[in-house]
Amino acid sequence: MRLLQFVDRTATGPRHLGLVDADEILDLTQNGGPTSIHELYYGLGGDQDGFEAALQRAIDAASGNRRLGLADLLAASQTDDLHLDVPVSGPDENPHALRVWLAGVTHEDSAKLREIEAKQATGDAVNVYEAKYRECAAGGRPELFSKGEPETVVGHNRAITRPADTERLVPETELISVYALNAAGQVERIGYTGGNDATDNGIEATNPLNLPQAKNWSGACASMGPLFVAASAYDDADVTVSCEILRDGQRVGFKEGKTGQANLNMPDGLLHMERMLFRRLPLEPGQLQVLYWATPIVFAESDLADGLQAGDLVRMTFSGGIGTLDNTIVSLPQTDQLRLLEG
Ligand code: DO4
Ligand code: MG
Repeated sequence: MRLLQFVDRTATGPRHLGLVDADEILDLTQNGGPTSIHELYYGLGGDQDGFEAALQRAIDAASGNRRLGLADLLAASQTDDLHLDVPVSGPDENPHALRVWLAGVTHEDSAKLREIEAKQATGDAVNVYEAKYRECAAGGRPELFSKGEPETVVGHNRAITRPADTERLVPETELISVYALNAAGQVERIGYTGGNDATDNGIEATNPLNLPQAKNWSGACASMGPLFVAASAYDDADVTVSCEILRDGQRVGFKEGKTGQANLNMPDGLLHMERMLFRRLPLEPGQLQVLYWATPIVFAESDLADGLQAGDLVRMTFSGGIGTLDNTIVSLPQTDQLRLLEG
């Protein structure tokens, strides 16, 4: 079962939850149904009976509801009355009920390239990326980090911002698993989506301690979508992803990669990251968690010399029904907030 969240400006309420049925969307929200994955889980018994039992009830109750065209929603922009939202979110009154964490260097190419770029930038062997890759492969601690606030993660057809002092912005194409906490206090892996962990590789290469700034900024520093695939409907063993960059309609970059459990470097695969994440950061009732699995696709300087520029379109595809995630790059507006301090 595949779901999406969408906005309908002509109706009341924050957002709608839709079930993908071939090339149509069944609106599960119309006539009093759930408005989000969060509500389905925590408001309509998902935490008691399991996510998919609650989803089945919502589908049964919505049989007479309206249907929309999937292609129309995927093509819609933010200014259209009906447009796509992020596939998973906290409720409007508490967006921080969604926690956004990411893994790093779980794929060999990414570890190797980062090591090379760090050496080029500094002249020294930095030796953190390959060391972390090997440590994790031997059952050690994976790299896990938080990515901005949930508001800085945007959906399909929304813009990712590029700060003015960016050195080299690159897309990172990552599978995402989604979690909730059931009424018995157990973490449930409820589904999957895809995402872009946009990164300023330029400043990251200069010094790994720049990582928080390389990963986090205002506006939008990540994206998710377009579709959410329920856990039972997603084979996370071997997932093919691609990333294309279009500038003025012309392809200026393209890469494909393999992710999924079979392509993670660690013993016990995803479970290893889940153990490490949730033992330090247990989920609270009412929270959802997304975990980006790290990128198998890296755009080195030889692939994309100056990185992403304002106006570029980043197009990511994820196999298994998640679909194609489009985001344009825009400049992060600059402020004059320092006039007072600077005198
Ligand atoms: O170590 C830096 C970040 C790694 C990362 O984001 C990735 O491998 O995807
Ligand atoms: Mg990443």
